[in-house]
Formats: sequence, structure tokens, C-alpha cells
Amino acid sequence: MDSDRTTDGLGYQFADNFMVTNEVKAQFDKDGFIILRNLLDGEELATLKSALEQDQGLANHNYGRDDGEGRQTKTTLWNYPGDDITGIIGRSEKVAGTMEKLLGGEVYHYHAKVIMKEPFTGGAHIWHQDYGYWYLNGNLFPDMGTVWIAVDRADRTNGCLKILPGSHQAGRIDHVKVGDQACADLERVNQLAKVCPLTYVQLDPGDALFFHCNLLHRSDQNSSPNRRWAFLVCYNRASNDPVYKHHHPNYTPLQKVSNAKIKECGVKTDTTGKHFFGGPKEELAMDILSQEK
Ligand SMILES: O=C(O)CCC(=O)C(=O)O
Ligand SMILES: [Fe+2]
Repeated sequence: MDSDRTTDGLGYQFADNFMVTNEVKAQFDKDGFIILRNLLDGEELATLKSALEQDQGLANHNYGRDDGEGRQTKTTLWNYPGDDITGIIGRSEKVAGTMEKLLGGEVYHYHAKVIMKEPFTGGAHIWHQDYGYWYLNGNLFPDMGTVWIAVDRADRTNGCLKILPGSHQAGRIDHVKVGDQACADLERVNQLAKVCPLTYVQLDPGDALFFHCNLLHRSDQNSSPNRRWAFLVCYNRASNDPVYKHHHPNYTPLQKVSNAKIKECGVKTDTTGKHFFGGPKEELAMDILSQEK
């Protein structure tokens, strides 16, 4: 399955007066995503980038997942936003507030992560829906979504996201384990690709994709010389408090902040209270614990 389609030219230019109008919401409901270009401006992006590059928490807490294609993906993930720039961005009106309007109600921070696709070695994320994972964590409804923010330019040369627009309307698809990842039933993905044509999400640094948790997506390995890092913040509706205790938080009210706080925050690398996740090993330990109950 391949395609020449890209998201080039699609989306909205972010400005402080951006609003989720009925038209924007209708587009999100129909396609399962919207793109906001320049969601982070040059100064905000530069601060985020240097915080990520300096922050030892990111290096010390990152873990790999086999991609079933011979490489590993590299991720650092945490549960609570905290007060550093990653937390302030995740709590800001333009990120969290926009997601609330798209999902139709109050949201809380389910987790955030940095996906580090390094030059030449970056692993793939195989076809999945985020709700393929999150369903198993006791979230009864697919009232969840992710904001995917490009830290580096992401395009088809370095493993940008690939999506099947509108595929969220198919509901949750069966997933099977491949490597350390969950893979959506490929027969179903291929059938859906005939009616929801594969599209490469090409983004410049600071651009963001807001997407629904049932949107099918994947990203290829990075065999190019160009790094492809992305910062992702995932949200759950407050009304969708998970019914199982799992390795992501139950409803925890989000302390939203104004967009101006992003610039005030600066390169603060204090990661107190973020609760970094240990990766597949910790997942296994949690699964054993919940089976013992
Ligand atoms: O950034 C990527 O390439 C994909 C990440 C992803 O889909 C995920 O972490 O669920
Ligand atoms: Fe995903």
C-alpha cells in the first residue's frame, strides 16, 4: 500500500484568535483529525527543543519497543504534565483547550511522550489505533485524542505519520501483538485504505496534528540523515475515567494555563511529579499485578 497523497496545503494557520468553529469540529468529526500550522511559534519551539535536548529525564527514561521490522522505536513517556515547558504546553489553552472543543468536553492529561526517531536507526510504529491500546486500559469510550507536535520537520523521507483519514469512523479494530507493539488487523487496514486513502502527514517544526484515538496511523523507519523527533500529548475526556487501574492516570483535573505562560516558562528542566514510565517491562509487571487481584 502506498500513495502520493500528503497533507501539504491542508489545515489552519494558527493565530491567537483561532477558534474551533462548528466547521472545524465538523471536519474533525468527519476526517478524525485537523492540522494547526505554527501552533508553536519560532520562540516557543526553540525553547521546547532546547529543553528536550538538555533534559536528562528524557535520556534516562527512554525505552525501546521492537517494531517487528528489525529496529526499535525510542520513546520517553510520562503521566502528569508538571511545570516544565512540556507540561505548560500540554496545559495551554491552544493545546488542551482546543482538544476539549474537538472532543466535546473537559479533558485531562492521559500522558505525554517524546518519540525520538534518530537518523538512520529510527524504528517504525506499525498500523494501530491509539484506542487499540487504551481500550485495554479500561477506557470505556473512545473519547480520547492526541496532539502530535513536530519538533523537527517530519516528511515521507524520515518517517512522518501516515494516516487513513476518516478511518476512526470504523470504530475499534482488532489488534494483535507484533514485536512489542500492537498491530491493527492488516486485512481490515487494507480494506479501509481503499475507502480512506493513505495520506502522509508532512509537518514543519511547530505544526501540530490533532487526531482522534480511533484514527488508523503508522510511521515508517527513519533511514534518512534527518532526525525526526515529535512531542505528543494525549488526552482523555473527564467523563471517561478508566474503570481499571492501569499505568496511565485516572481522572486528574488539568490545571489549564494561558498561552502566554509558554513563553514565560523558559527552558525549565525540572521534571518533578511527571511520573516517567518504564516501558514494556513495567507494563508486564502491571499486567501481572492486575491478574493477581
Ligand atoms: O510518532 C510516531 O511516529 C507514531 C507514534 C504513535 O503513534 C504512538 O506513540 O502512539
Ligand atoms: Fe499512535
